[in-house]
Amino acid sequence: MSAAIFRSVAKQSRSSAWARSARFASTAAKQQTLKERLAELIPQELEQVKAVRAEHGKKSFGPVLVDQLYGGMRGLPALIWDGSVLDADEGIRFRGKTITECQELLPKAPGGSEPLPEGLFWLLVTGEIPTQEQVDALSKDWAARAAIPEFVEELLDRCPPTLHPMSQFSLAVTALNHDSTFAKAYSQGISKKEYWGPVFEDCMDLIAKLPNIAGRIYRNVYGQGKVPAIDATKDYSWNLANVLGFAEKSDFVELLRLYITIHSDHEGGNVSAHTGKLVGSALSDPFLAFGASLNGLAGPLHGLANQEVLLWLRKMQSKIGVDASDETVKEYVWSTLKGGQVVPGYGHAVLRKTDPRYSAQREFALKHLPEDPLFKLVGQVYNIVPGVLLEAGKAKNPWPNVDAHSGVLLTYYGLDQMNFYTVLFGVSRAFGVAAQLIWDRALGAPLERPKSYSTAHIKKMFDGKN
Ligand code: FAM
Repeated sequence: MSAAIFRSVAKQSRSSAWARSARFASTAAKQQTLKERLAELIPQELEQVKAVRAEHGKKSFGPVLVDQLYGGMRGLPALIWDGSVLDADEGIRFRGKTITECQELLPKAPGGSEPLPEGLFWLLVTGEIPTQEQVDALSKDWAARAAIPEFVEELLDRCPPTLHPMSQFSLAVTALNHDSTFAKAYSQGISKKEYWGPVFEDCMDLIAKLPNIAGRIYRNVYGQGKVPAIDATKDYSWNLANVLGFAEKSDFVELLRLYITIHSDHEGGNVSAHTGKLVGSALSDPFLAFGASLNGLAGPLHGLANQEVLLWLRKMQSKIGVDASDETVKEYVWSTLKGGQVVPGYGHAVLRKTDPRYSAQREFALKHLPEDPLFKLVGQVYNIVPGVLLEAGKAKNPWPNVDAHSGVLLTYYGLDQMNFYTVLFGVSRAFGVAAQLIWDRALGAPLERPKSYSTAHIKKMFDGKN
């Protein structure tokens, strides 16, 4: 480890300019803040990356196929991200921990049984399970940072309710760049080695401000009155539920804790995570980078699929009735495929088994809403769609992904405005993108710049050669 880097990092962590979160250190019974712990971990990680690159830097991952250039870069090894890794069969692990392990190990709210997303963020950033006190300090820190600038409120208030909530969300997040600590520090000539400090502050601000943005969009679009104030004595998910008007339903608050946790991160290559990383690599601040992530998440093959699933289920019910037989549901699935459309909520670019995020939500439904008719329909569809997709023979993965289940749970508790669903996915995805942005700047990740080729070039390279 370079002593200079360590000194610089240690100094940075003490610096009052970047260490707003350290204000809790004195009250939190000498427990380390997230930023203090991060400052200790960065030099070790820099050393590890240096050693891995020195030893393995010139080794090959194997061939790159021309098909991968045309095929959306499926499976191309191209990125580094330690926060989460996706196994095709087993699903996601956050810093090596499965969803079930996170449910067991991460701190909970008093009386709750689902993990607090504050703990998941700590885990993503440090690889460690935080104490209850550390998680409580994060809840307080985020509550203290939650207010959004008046001009962002006005910006949202001026959006027509017909503008999709995801577009409004992306607009507001991008506008937060106005107060970016990193952008300001960069313009004042901050050293590369210190980038992570102000990026950390921006990321904490970003996550903290999302409930106020989401709540304002929800209330503006669906006419639900004024956004209530953030309560500094409550956790992040309770506050998110409260700005949406659902905090009195304690099971809904629990659902949000689980929802944010499982939607937070899905390794580095998915559209929203990779977009954030890519834009961040140009040293665009975290608000600009995450605004771009949201625009990717808003696509129907990615996050918007959670809206599409509900629309598809509702359309199916209106066409074939609520208690349709398996045979009739099967015919409806076939009619979707024959119409040249995808079955939303099914298939995945990496996964080859049922998504454990789907299973976690199913477990939640079995516990809290086993008799709900829409939940039963989701179960019926699960028994039918994979067989049809297999028979159709195109999809590499016929099993459900996370989006096949989330809408039914939200609808059960009364949040039935489907075109708002991806905003909740976006709030959650901020946790993963933010953790990644912090580490990218800490490790000095360079500007991303892969090489593109023309078809003429490919032909010239390979024509006439075996
Ligand atoms: N319904 C119908 N066709 C499907 C399908 C589905 N659910 N999933 C894949 N296919 C088709 C796909 O369109 C492609 O057809 P063409 O050859 O005609 O282009 C073929 O099967 C091979 O695709 P693949 O290799 O199995 O999948 P990809 O890696 O190209 O795409 C998905 C992955 C997720 C985009 C795709 O499975 C899909 O469109 N699913 C429905 C939308 C969805 O649920 N998206 C959410 C994914 C989620 F996890 C997330 O990001 N939040």
